Amino acid sequence: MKIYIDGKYYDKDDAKVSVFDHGVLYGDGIFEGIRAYNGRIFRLEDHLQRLEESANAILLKLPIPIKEIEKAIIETVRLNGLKDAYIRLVVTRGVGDLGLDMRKCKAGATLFIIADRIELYPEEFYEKGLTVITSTIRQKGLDQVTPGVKSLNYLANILARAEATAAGAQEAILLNATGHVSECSGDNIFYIKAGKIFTPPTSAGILVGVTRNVVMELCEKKLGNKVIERNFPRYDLYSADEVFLTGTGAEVISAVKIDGRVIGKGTCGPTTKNLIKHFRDYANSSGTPVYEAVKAK
Ligand code: PXG
Repeated sequence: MKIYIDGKYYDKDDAKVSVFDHGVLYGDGIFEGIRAYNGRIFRLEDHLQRLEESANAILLKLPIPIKEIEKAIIETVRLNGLKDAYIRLVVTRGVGDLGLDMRKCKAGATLFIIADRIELYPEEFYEKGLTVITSTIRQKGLDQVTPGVKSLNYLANILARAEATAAGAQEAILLNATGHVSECSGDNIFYIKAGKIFTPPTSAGILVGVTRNVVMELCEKKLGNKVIERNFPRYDLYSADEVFLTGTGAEVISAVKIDGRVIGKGTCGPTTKNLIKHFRDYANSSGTPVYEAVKAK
């Protein structure tokens, strides 16, 4: 495996960052999780835009222009010979001293890119659906570092996921300060009731998922069913016909049990099934080419 760090490629065992990196010392940085399907990087522009927006929000100057980052991502996938991949891109504040002052990170931001094979939920989860719980951990408020920033501070999400695991579930829902549903530890959430599709708005405190946006487009274009963004309590999930989650890792996946309540018929519902198909068709037939780009040179 070849890993990109600041313009050079390293073997896995040699790919290291400093213990003085503020990403390590303080979680001071941002990341993106990106997928490649069939030799093409899915929605790369969307991920790069979110990266730029996250960088801007935390006053982080990206070490190289976004076009160069795009090239580095493509090259990392290519060097590793991957067609289907999970790409993790991380930008840290870089090496500083032991204080909080970001001005001490004089060398500037560090960028690294890992392209690996993907680990997915087994196919049976897509047919049977996931078990989900509500976490005791609350979503960060909008007056804190907004959940819209994909920052390296993922402890709340990690602990929420641990609660799910301890309860024999696969995912955890985070409620926000007003008790409304925001999102899951690594996925956005939707529900369907009486033919209408709902998802929390950005003001509920969510990461605006790339997959969420794609699914909203597919709902409108392929199902003729525009998703309604509204705040809702957990109760609306319990009484929904179908609930599904979206994320780069999970794609589109049904949630069939929430806090012990069976949702709808307790199996992946027809609309979710349809969306999974549309999503997979689209993911496998779009994206930035990794290999043709090289041939064209
Ligand atoms: N909400 C949160 C909190 C996330 O971390 C999503 C929603 C979905 O966003 P995208 O853009 O992926 O549709 C995420 C992203 C993993 C993993 O290994 C997944 C995410 C983050 C980190 C790791 O499954 N999901």
